[in-house]
Amino acid sequence: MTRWQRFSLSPRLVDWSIFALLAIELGSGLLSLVTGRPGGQVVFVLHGIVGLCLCVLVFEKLRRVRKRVTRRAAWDRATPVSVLLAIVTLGALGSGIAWVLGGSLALGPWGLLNLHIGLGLVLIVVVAVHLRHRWRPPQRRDLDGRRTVISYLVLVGAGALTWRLQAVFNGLLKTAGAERRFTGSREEGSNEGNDFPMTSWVADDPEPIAIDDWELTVTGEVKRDLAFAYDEINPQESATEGVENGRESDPSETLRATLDCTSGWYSVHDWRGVRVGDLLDQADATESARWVSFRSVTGYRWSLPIEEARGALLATHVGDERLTHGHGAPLRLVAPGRRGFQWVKWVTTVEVRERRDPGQWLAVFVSGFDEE
Ligand SMILES: Nc1nc2c(c(=O)[nH]1)N[C@H]1C(S)=C(S)[C@@H](COP(=O)(O)O)O[C@H]1N2
Ligand SMILES: [Mo]
Repeated sequence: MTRWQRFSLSPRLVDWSIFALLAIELGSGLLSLVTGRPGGQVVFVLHGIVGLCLCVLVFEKLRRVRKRVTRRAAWDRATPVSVLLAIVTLGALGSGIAWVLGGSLALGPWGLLNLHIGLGLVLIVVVAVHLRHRWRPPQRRDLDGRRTVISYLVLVGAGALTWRLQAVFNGLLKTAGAERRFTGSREEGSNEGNDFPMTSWVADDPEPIAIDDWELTVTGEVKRDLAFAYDEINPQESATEGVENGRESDPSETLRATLDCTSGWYSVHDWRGVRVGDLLDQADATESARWVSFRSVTGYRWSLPIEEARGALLATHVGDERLTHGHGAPLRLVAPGRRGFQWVKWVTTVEVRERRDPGQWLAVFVSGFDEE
């Protein structure tokens, strides 16, 4: 027996450990998509370390079952699924590692991180099919007391250490991976007005909105339904313009915030527009108001708890420039600490609600499909 084998886990335990770690990766991966505040960093660190532990176990497993694939006679009905599973798993691990080390990939509107997420989702399905064929319940004798515990400690320790070294490596080689935010996203076009990436989710691609036809409605749990024309919320370009429009002062506010898209880029800007809290005060939100939903002309929508919504901005400008159509003109939500997909573009309706809005999860996927 070599030293390595003495420290190793039983085959069944390796398999079930892989399963457990995959479950953690799925959970932390999905959670990471809605995590944008520094306090949530642990989700990303966990995802990275567990991914590295998976690499070790998957390597160990492939070494063990290799013969069942290379020897043609050993093939059975389920072998093709196993091969597919190996490919998807290595793809998911490889794309994750490549991203961390600064890699990128142009896949039309998508990139390397989208590929990683996609492979992760495909993996769930393939694992399910694989388990139908190869289910072996874990048994007590797979656990070997101290040796099992030590093996796990070594595994997790090695994973955590490699995760630390990754930062050193990226720093020394000055890879694109060194510049990552804690979410894994990389900087693009900060402070450069409209000059940052445009991302739309699935099918959302409305016609440019004519300002004269556009209006912002505030409705729902409010004592006064309100409607605003563009000029009523548009920051005035100059003091004289404000006077010409019959306004005492410019009601606009500036908010510095980071747009962080789950496809792996972020951009920091001074956004200018109206504070949602001001709109809610004017409309006089009722006692039972708890959530605020922001709805796009396309049907895309997202909601925030009312206290958070009050601090959010409906922006007409980014830097000193008016928003371009692609970035959500005439009005988009700026929700600090939220991920990019929650920053609704082309907002036309602010709906104050008693309850949260579960339908938004569907809306972000299907909006835009009913056009034309
Ligand atoms: N109506 C609408 N709003 C949207 C989207 C969309 O597809 N439709 N995409 C979201 C996503 S995924 C991101 S990352 C940001 C991107 O904003 P940008 O295109 O201005 O960079 O807008 C969000 N707001
Ligand atoms: Mo996004």
